[in-house]
Amino acid sequence: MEDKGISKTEVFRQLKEFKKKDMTHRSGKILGSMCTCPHPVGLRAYQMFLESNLGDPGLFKGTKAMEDEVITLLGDLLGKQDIHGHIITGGTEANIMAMRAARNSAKLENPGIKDPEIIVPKSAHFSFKKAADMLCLNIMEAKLDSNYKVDVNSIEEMLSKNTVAVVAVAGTTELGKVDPVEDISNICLENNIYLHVDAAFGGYSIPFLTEIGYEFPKFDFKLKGVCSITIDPHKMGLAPIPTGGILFREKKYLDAMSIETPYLTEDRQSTIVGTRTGASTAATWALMKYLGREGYKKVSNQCMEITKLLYEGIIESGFEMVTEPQLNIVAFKSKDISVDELARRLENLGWAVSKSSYPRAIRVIVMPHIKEKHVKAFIEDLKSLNL
Ligand code: 0PR
Repeated sequence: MEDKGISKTEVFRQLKEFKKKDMTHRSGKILGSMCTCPHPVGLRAYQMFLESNLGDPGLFKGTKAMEDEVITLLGDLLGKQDIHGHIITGGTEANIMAMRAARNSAKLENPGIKDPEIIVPKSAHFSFKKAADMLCLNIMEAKLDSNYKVDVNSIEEMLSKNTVAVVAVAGTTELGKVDPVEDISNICLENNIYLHVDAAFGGYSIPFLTEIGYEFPKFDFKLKGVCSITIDPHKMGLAPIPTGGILFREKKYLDAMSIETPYLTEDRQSTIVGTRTGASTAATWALMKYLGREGYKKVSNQCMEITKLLYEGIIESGFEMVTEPQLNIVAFKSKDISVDELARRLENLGWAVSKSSYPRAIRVIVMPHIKEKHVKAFIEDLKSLNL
């Protein structure tokens, strides 16, 4: 740092230079992101609560009341109003909290557990590997079936006296698949094992799509075995980054990981983060109130319509789908060139695509910033590549 500061004008001139190097969601060129342009109502609410710290909720009673209301609203969306949880930074923190709650609860019930294990689908997000590493858990990967959903038999075979949690995914990161959560819930109930559902991506769209006639397996708190759910407002919820949600069926799961906070306005804290922005809560609250079910139904329906358009265009251009899309994620490959080469050629044309690892494919996430005109331009480019 220099001794003397520079002028405000100069600071902002330099900031603009950095900004020029960033891509924007609005350009429609970002095809591999689960985030999107934040909704203006969420942005305004976010800005209003920038100084609010939910790490010391007694100072920010209004924000705390909003967080309680948001948790109830999210619970209501996911099958149970009477629910406990927090608005946090995103899916990673939510999944780590869920694994911590599961481990601690299992240890409270059975202090004899020496080498706790978690069973996650092979398709689970890498945040579970971080959780396993931090919490000293063995992580076992259950196999997938031919549709890339978790194979329930594979989970059953892996269960042991050390299993402290099973994870199912509602909207997998790479392919947007929804696991057969009902069967897994029954197995977990029978064996008294904690079940966490990672609906970071699907949580904000499956309930709305179901209301307009799409069919999905049950995945939420209506299933008695589901102990916690991750749902991310900063993905399909249109909230600004960082905004995640973690919901628990019972308060005892939050208590199992609470730590004494001697000099704060609350006695105990269960979140990983201490100082925690209230802005994310305000944005989530504002968007749920402003958009309502109707608004979110429109958003998820539009994404599915554009997904269909993209799906048809990809096939028409001579590429191969690796699987049928279940949500707004499309994965495809070429008969002639490798996935890496195809990604490189698309990148040269200005498209920021991402690659799935299992199976290897180009993966496009049709987030709300992807409009019909972007898909049409992308298909034109695909056609030009396949000549
Ligand atoms: N669970 C699921 C099912 C996810 O897909 C993700 C992230 C997480 C948990 C973790 O969420 P956070 O990243 O909020 O902690 N899925 C995307 C991914 O890893 C996140 C992402 C978003 C990646 C924008 C790239 C990007 O540009 O692919």
